[in-house]
Amino acid sequence: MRLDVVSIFPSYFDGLALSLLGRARETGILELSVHDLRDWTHDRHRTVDDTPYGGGAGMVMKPEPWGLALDQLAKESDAGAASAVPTIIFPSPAGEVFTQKTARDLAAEEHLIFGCGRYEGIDERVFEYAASLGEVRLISLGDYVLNGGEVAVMAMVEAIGRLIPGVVGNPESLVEESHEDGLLEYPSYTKPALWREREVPPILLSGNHGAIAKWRHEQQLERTRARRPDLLG
Ligand code: 6GU
Repeated sequence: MRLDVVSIFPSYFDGLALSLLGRARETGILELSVHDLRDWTHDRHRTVDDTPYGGGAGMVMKPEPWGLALDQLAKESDAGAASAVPTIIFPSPAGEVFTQKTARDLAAEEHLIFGCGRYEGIDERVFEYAASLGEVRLISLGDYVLNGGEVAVMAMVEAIGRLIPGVVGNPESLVEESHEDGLLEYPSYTKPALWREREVPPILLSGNHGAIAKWRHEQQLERTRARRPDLLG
């Protein structure tokens, strides 16, 4: 899978060199490139924003650098990958909410392009133009406000990347997780069996795999009811 991230703060993404995603990049399972939007400016000050038409607070990202960035990255999709149409994702608090299903759908794509805007936003025409190059999705992390899309894209790339076959060493660990089956994860314990007067639930020491599976499922239901009743519908 190929991932391109465009940002005015590329060093936000240095953390993607670490851990499982870092290894996946080294082995070539993930082709992840981070680009500085300013590389597609042509003025002395490498300007990426300007004042909003109609007035108002803050600045708006200019369309020209975005147009050039998307042209180049979408064209590279055309040349290389099996699917010639990239999915172009703009993180936005005004977008659809990102869920595990979103991550699963996006993990099946050949080429994702992430365009990180600042909160005041990107000139609206960029989204229209992007739709002529690929499938455009505006995606939010949830109902709160961040200063820009970078942190949201970090979260999305990690959630998507770990679903690519070979990124997570033991694929079974992907199955028994919060949200994969619509429920929260069951509690986990390790040695010692007694710690600061607290015992591990005895059933986990019983060796009865059927009983353990049943107990874990009950724990999932109980936790989901208590913490996230909205997931039970
Ligand atoms: Cl994707 N962007 C920004 N700026 N704020 C957010 C968000 C995204 N998701 C939640 N809040």
